[in-house]
Amino acid sequence: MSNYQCRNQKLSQWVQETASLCKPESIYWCDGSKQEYDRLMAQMVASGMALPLKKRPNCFHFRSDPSDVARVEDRTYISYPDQADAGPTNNWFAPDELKATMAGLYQGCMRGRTMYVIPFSMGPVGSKLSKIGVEITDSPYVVCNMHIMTRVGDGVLDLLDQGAEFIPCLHSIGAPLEPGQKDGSWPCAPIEKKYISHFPEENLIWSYGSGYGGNALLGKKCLALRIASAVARREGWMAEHMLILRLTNPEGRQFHITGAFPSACGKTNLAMLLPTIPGWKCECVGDDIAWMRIGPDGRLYAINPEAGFFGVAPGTSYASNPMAMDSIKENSIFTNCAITDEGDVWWELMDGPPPAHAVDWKGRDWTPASTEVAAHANARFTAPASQCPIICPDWEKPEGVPIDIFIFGGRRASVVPLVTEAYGWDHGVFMGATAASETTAANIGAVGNLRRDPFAMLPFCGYHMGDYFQHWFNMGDRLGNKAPRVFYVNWFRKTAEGKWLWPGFGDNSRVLKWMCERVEGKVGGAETPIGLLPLSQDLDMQGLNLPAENLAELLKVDTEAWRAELPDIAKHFQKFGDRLPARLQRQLEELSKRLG
Ligand code: GTP
Ligand code: SPV
Ligand code: MN
Repeated sequence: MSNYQCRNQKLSQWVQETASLCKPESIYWCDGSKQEYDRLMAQMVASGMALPLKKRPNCFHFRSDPSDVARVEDRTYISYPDQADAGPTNNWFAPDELKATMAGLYQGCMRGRTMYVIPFSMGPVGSKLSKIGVEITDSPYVVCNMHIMTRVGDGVLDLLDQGAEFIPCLHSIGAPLEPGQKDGSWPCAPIEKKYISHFPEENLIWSYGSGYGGNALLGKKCLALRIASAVARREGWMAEHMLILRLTNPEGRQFHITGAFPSACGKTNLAMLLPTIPGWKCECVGDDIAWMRIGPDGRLYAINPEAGFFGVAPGTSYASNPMAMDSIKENSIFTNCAITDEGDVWWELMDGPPPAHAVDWKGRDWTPASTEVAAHANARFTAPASQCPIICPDWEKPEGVPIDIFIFGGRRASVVPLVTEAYGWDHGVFMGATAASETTAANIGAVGNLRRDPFAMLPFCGYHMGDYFQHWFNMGDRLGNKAPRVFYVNWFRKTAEGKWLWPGFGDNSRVLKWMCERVEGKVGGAETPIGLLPLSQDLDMQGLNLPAENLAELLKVDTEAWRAELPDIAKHFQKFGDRLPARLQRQLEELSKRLG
């Protein structure tokens, strides 16, 4: 019934227990090989779940159930025995209660299906900064995505056989097959039966009912952020929702930059940017998650725990993100895009005119006259990071890259300027803790509502957010004058007519250049109540025909509008009760004083 005899007793016992609970037809241990990937893909093509793309070698398209298109924050749980430890920003059930409910759902949930056991490493196999996970799933789509997003096989099983620790990640789509029942093209459970649960005290993940993205690819948000953030706090490191890039200036000096923006707010785009300013070079280390530790020299070093990109498709084009377009030419998986008559994927804002006819993400005929979008707003590509033409040669370096700059940001149509530098670490932590953004389609729910999303970690912090803020202060105290400099950006300012004020994408390099020159001490900054802003002559605007009034607007500090933010920040802080670090309260008082 099983193709592998595992010598790690804890693991083989967990697999057996799970099998007796979920009652799959068979058990299959994944080896991560290309043959395995090809075989599973061929099976999914035969069953009608996957569509091979004529125009892209070894690429496949999937259509999810319309109810299963994004993360489900409302159904995501952080389960500690004491609710206080999950904090005010996480959904909570007591572990016993949650496990009882979910065990009921897991009972027989894999009937008629294969149970796949996926041993994977987050981070280069064997690196001291890496962690091993084992995902059990009944979805072959999840297996193929995990092949791309993590390091499957590659000696992970050997490490496990030698007794390595692992994080158990149990996943089921929650759709057992009765004898003779025909399978759907995207089986999953209804929303009220979906649970994305984390038990940080046991390093355990239980996910039920969804096959999509972060709900199902458990190495990503569940392990590498929610569980890892809790581990990182205990062990004195950081697990953050951050891109990592290397920027090299014309003199050859390297800067390593991480950026925390909420979901669908520009991490993948910034991570792969092609600078529009001459002589500057960008290389991508990671586009979504950073694990960071203090190195022997006292600086902070970051690794990308992932091996692939699970990127937002709509908006991706040769005009906006050519390096992403080149990364997805082959060996990629696409989900919820439109399909053209030539057999390629298409989505809104791809280069050139829209196709005259396509089949939309729900499988219906679509033309430019259609009133609905062709691709779902959270349609995604899954692509190997190694296929990015500007992947950093050091992206898999076990010790990581030394970080010079932290960027926070979000989507704000108004108020927040293009870029602001923090006055110091505490002010930087305040910027991260008060970050706000308009909500996006990456989560099921309303889009465009302003919400505070501290450090872009609101949906991903595996413990009390007040303690998380304190952890940031603790890390800063340990880093001292070797701490990265902190900046806040907003690429998403709009005019009264709703047009972007800033071109964004490659032109964001102009803002990064200013940051690097600040680090080098080459340029000054204008002191304002909210932080340091560029003096207009210091922002490199060469070759960009940006109207002067746009720039003025982008760099304006609207004191009135900022004063109006204060009560909302105070209310936001109140949520954390006595776990709010006093240093944050002090920052709020100082900001308030500076605003007069
Ligand atoms: P997750 O994978 O959900 O964590 O998202 P992300 O933070 O990686 O966001 P991504 O880079 O995929 O961008 C999401 C959307 O924002 C896309 O539609 C982009 O085209 C758009 N976007 C990214 N950068 C910019 C920018 O500089 N300006 C503007 N106007 N839009 C941008
Ligand atoms: C995000 O929502 O921040 C993502 C996509 O990166 S998912 O993997 O679905 O979480
Ligand atoms: Mn993300």
